[in-house]
Amino acid sequence: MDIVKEVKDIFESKFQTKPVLFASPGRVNLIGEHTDYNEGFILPAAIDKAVYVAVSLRTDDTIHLHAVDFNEDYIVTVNEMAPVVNGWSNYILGVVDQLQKNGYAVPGFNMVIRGNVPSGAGLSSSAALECAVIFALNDLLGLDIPKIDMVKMAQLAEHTYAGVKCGIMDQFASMMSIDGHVIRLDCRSLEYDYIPFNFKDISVVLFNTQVTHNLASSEYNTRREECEAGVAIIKKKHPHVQSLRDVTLDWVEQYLEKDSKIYNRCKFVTGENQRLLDGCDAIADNDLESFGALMFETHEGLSKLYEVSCKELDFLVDTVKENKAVLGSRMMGGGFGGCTINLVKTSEIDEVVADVTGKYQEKYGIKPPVYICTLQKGTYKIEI
Ligand code: GAF
Repeated sequence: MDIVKEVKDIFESKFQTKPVLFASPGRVNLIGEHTDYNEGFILPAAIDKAVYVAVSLRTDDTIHLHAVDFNEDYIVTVNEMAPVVNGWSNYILGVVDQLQKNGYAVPGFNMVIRGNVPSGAGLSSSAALECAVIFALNDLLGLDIPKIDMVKMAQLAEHTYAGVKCGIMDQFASMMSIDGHVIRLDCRSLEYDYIPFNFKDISVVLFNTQVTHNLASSEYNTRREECEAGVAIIKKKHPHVQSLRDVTLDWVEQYLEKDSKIYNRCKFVTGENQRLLDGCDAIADNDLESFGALMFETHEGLSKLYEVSCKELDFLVDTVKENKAVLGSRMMGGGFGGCTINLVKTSEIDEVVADVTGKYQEKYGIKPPVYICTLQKGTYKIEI
């Protein structure tokens, strides 16, 4: 059944009233990983997989949530909300909490949630849900919050309720994307350009390791601290330095202890920012071969220097390395599992998919799900 109709039908039979519907997509990121919280550049885009929410306001202060994918309800009042360890409700209540902290009175509401962004796959299903919720409440309450402020509140919801000190990438991509483009975002100034990425002969293909590590959030926060520790050391010599964005590779070599964790992390991030800038030049020249080579370099750095890969991700990247139909491949997102992103010659997708899934199954005993993505617009209201 059509997912929108399904969400609407479930809502109506549960709450006996008509909902308003919203969708917010998951994302890919072509290059620029772990650069957002270092005030660097990123190159993400929303994809054709989304979280759908059906919502109606209530006259009391009860929030009644129903997650179709888990067949679970969560009921709380607006004044008694609190984070729940590993709870899906965090992504909704965290947003309500942000609205309250910004002075907006939020009444009770009913919400049904259903998504087809695979969770734990590094495609930002949680950011998609946060963006759907803030967009929906902004609309239903007539708050008129600028989109960029909604993005920032959704990001903070993740910090406070989910405990992950994420950068701005996932929420920005989910909310701000447009069809057929990637966004080149400067995470310091928040200035951005839309870059067309719509090549007939090249497709964006994801292979899902189906591995999720529960260490991911704590390791993510540790990486952030390690980058900040590097900045603090370099700042002693160059007081104007605010983040790794201001740091050159020479300074990393000069001031940080070679081969220490902090050195490795900072070396990766400074290199990654440069790769992104080079990658944008390559796209402008329609040179996806060069772009793909940069993606392989990024993976190498994420695996060896930043240490956020895992053996399954490395295997997927190694498997396509010598395949002429694959221009570039790397792990994507926070890491420790999830998907690889690959640029594949469209005419040879079937052969590549058969080869990769066959080899992965032989090695790990499971067939990795494959997603061929189109780049789509960000969060929107569904007119029905
Ligand atoms: C996760 C985070 F949520 C993003 O902010 C970003 O840091 C990414 O990991 C790594 O690039 O998706």
